[in-house]
Amino acid sequence: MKSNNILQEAKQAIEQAQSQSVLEELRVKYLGRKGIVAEFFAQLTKLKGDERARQGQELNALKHEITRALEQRENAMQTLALEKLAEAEALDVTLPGARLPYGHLHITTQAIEEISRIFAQLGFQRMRYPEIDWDYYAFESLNMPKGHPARDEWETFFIAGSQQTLTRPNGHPLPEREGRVRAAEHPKLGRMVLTPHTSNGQVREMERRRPPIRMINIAKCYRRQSDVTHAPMFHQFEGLLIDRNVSVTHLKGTLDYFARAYYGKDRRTRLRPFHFRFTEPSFEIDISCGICGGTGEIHGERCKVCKSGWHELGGAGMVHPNVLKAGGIDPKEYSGFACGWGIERMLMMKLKLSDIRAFYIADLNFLEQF
Ligand code: FA5
Repeated sequence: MKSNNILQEAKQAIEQAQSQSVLEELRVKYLGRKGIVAEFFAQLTKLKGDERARQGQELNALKHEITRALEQRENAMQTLALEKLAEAEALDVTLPGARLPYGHLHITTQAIEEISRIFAQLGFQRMRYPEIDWDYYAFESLNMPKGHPARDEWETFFIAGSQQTLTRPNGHPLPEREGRVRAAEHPKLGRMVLTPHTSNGQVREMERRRPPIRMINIAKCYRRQSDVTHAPMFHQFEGLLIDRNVSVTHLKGTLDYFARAYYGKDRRTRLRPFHFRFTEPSFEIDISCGICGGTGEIHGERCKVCKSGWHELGGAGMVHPNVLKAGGIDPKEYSGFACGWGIERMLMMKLKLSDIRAFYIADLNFLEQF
């Protein structure tokens, strides 16, 4: 029968429909006002009596069947869409999480933390002193009076005069001792400088507390220098110990402890006579070469890395009596040692780097290696 064929054809098309819009097209095609079923109804008028009634019933059944098929398909499509959504949004708690990219501490910061940790084991407390400081703390209190030629070694940046009230970075005025002066030149403390070394912390620490003193000051330093081994901004480390009966032996023992902890257990240090105005006697500290073991030779040939068996690490000495006096400490009662070196240079030695500027040009290829 004709309506049977139509029903079969409609059901098949509806079953294969993949979207709401195709379903809607089919609904219009079969059940719309000008659709196939409507056309059949229109033809009923041509029939008479029983035949008309019978075909009328058949057409109603056809209409009902197609409507049902459309509804079923629509429901099935909605269920399928929901299932797909649930699948896409499913949370599998056993899967590893997405890793966020993360950075790490700069190589200099890592070294600072390690140095602080090693010295903390010996009871040295980490301190921080200003990186912009008065001439008095950077030079004068360290036995380098104004105009002394020894200052030239430090190739210092001076702060230009200003008419501003000097304040700390947090906006608080500087303490009474440093004066709320209206120029970068203080009547007693002199001009302000970008600290050329961490030794400015020596007298500041002595002013802060009485012996025994065991402190390390690690800070940025600035000098008018720039080449493969000199940076205009670099970091220094300063150790200071003041107590009764402190001798060079304590200095040597402390340096050896550090060398073994930081560079490796078979490393040693040696002290070479030198001259600093703020220590007496003064030394340069050398550390034994890690390649030739301090002999200067490998299989009868000169070590290419150190050429002598030793690398220069930094400066040291017994705190000069004048410096103790500047800090209000009686040199007859107390003595002490101070030592200091450059952190980037130390890293260059440890990692065999040839250009200090690599530290601060923000090259990730370099920085990510550490
Ligand atoms: C001093 O600065 C003394 N204050 C060290 C000291 C402390 C002596 C305590 C005695 C007692 P010197 O100018 O040699 O010394 O510098 C010490 C170290 O700082 C050098 O050995 C080097 O490692 C590092 N250094 C100096 N200038 C630079 C620079 N421009 N760039 C990188 N590192 C530097």
